[in-house]
Amino acid sequence: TGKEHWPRGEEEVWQAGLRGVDQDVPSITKSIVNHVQTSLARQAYNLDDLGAYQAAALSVRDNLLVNWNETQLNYTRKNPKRAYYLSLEFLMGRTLDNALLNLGLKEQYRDGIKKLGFSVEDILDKERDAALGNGGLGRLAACYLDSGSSTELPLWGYGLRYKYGIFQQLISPEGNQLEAPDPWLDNQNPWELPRLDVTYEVRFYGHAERLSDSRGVWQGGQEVLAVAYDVMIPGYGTKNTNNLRLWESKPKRGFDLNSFNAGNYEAAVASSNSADAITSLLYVPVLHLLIEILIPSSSIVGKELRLKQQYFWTAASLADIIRRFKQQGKPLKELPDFVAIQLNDTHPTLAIPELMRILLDEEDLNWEQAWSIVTNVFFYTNHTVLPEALEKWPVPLIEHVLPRHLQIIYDITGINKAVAPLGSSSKVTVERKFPGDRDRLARMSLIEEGQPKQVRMAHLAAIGSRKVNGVAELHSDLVRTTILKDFVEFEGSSKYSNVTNGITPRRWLDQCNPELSDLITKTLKLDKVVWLKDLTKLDGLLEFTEDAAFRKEWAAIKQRNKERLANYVQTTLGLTVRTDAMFDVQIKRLHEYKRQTLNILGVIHRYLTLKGQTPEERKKANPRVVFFAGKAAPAYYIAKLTIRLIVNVARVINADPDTKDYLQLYFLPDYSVSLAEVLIPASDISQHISTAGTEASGTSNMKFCLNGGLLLGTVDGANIEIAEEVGESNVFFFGHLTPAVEDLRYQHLYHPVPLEEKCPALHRVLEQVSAGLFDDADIYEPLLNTIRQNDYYLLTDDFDSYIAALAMVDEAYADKEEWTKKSIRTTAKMGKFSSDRAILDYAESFWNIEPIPVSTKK
Ligand code: NBG
Repeated sequence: TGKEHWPRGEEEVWQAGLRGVDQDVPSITKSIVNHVQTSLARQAYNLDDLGAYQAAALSVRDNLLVNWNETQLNYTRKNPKRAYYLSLEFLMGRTLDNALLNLGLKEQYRDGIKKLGFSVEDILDKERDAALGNGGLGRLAACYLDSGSSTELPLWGYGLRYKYGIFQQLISPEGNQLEAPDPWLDNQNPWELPRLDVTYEVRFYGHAERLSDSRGVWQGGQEVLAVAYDVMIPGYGTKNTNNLRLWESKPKRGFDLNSFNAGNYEAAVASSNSADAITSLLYVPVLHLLIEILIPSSSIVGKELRLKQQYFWTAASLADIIRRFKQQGKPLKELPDFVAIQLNDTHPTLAIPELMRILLDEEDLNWEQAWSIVTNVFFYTNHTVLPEALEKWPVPLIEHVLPRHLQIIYDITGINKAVAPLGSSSKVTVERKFPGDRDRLARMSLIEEGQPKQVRMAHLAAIGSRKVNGVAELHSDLVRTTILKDFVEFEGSSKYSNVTNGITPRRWLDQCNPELSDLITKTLKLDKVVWLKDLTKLDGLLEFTEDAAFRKEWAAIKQRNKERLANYVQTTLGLTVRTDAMFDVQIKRLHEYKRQTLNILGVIHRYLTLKGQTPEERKKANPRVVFFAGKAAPAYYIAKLTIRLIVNVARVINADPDTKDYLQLYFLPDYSVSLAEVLIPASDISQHISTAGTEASGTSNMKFCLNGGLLLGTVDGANIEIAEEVGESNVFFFGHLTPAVEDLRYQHLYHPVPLEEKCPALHRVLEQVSAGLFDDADIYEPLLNTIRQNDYYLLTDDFDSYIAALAMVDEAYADKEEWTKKSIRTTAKMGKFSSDRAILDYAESFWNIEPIPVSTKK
């Protein structure tokens, strides 16, 4: 009956006071006006777009909260097993439009907002992105939350509430990237709910003592408070609204009364400063090597703060999860029956020793009991095999910040040699399985020898988890055969599996490309909710590829999306983009392995070719507009130099009367989720051209294809699976394959061939850059030398086939009807890449959780 949830007062009185979800325009406008009057304390006559956005957002929030409350109450009543997604990054982007679409209230709000004298488009534009992430990993977490709610799974996210998101990127007149802070909370954030009553104390430093073989005690040091902020995650076509809980750090005491009384004001506020710092900013991953070389000493402070961030977040999240579990009154050994925790990369790996600490030191379990619980609760997703990106923490640093955890980490590594890591029944150990194989023991140890010793977080995550997965077939194979090979040989391959990434079709089609979404709905003759929740239904578009009228509509929508992008560039940058050309897009973090350099050198090659032609010859060229966007880590010198090269090549090319009708180039600053929503629907072709074996999956490749853009790429990551779905004739592949990479690198080192012999076309391009065709002569030498010298990312090996692939794209684009058919076929075969499929795979094969519907809407 739910009676037990009405502990006080008269239930009828409570019920009468509850609001439902607004459905009609009058109740929506009433709620907006109400927020203008009370929450904002403003008047109709002085309300601007920002105020209207805030009032509308607060009214939508009220509606979300109705569903959110009902969902949480339903979970509490039914008590199902729940899953928790621990991620240091959630790249949410904007919320209002998504919330309106998921609630199914977009049209009602559009009408209501219009009646109040505003336009929904204008006010949607007032929202700042929540950019609490760097790139694909953070955006994946956001897509998974959307899918978790939409598939009605009891799935919560846990992260940090950074005061500043990813830096804002500015481009100086010389073409240099400048970084400015992103104070995204300055205008208040209507999408979060401070939970000042949900707090935990998190300890740092102090000292640890051993009380027995496995138990210990950790005392002293500094305690910091974690305060919860909740963000509602609405499902699509369902009432289910899950929670994303973000932690903010606060000083445990506002000030220290003792030092305050002694007149030492500065010491009294000092502790509060360092506590606040923990969640003040999002870290930008930098190549480990690079940071060590460039800022050897200053990096120590940054490193410590980052470690504190990771522990603060995992400790608060675990405390919250265990408190919720304990409310059921069940013994801790049943934790794995009620809780699954997904570790998004190694960032939350400290949760493993932290749960051990709780179970051993606070709950008095023995080692076998504790380890068996831990290894049945955690699941670990790896997101990269690039060696420099694998996390390692110096032993002295962990010892200083988390002394008890270091003891536990040593115990795990030691005991794994002697006792079973595979759950308590098996007694297999590395030593027994591979007697005398000391190299193997050293390779597999959690501790890497060296000065200083370091803790290998990927090994800890792997050994402490029930399942380990990569994010695309090829990547998962590489995880099994390279970085975790020894663990697969030891534990068996069934623990090491694959879940190919996915994207939410709500944001990445329905929201960002409403016209295409409507055309699909009309053509499939299905309710929009049906195909957006079962994306394989897109298959039904295939039979329309031969329908000329349908193709015309399809192509016209692409054209209007290109105009929308051109319009954006005009209003934000004041530049005029021609829309009768092919739009060629590469948008992602700047990184050598992603090879933006290959792309820009290809653009220069095209430019030089055009320059060498007569005006008559040029007329045969396929006009192309090339777009780049993406941020470089502030300390990543080579990546920043690539941005500068793009900007300066653009300056020269766009001003050249000989070529500007055939080739335009733009670097759009400050790439974000919202900018991606404009760029992706406008693209004819997008580039995903990483050196084979380096891009774990990629997810924007899926977004472009879902919107009918074709793919130019290497045989890498999820490109491979996209080609399997859409057919190789609909993608443009080039470049060497993964198995060749190692050998080619060896050749570069030991049998180098001069560039002018190996790749004359590329040689010519580099010569022109060196000579100062685009900028001061020597500026780009460090970048060009990475190619001339050891060329780790194989540009010299792949350049010719890249240029050939670009020519094939031109040739294919010349036949517009055939191109549109390819575009339709591509969208039609993207069903597999819905993040609903991915999240259900995690739910079924890893977490063992089931949908808990609140009851379907309408
Ligand atoms: C990134 C990979 C991408 C992948 C995303 C999401 C990290 C460490 N990895 O290829 O580079 O698509 O993760 O899985 O950010």
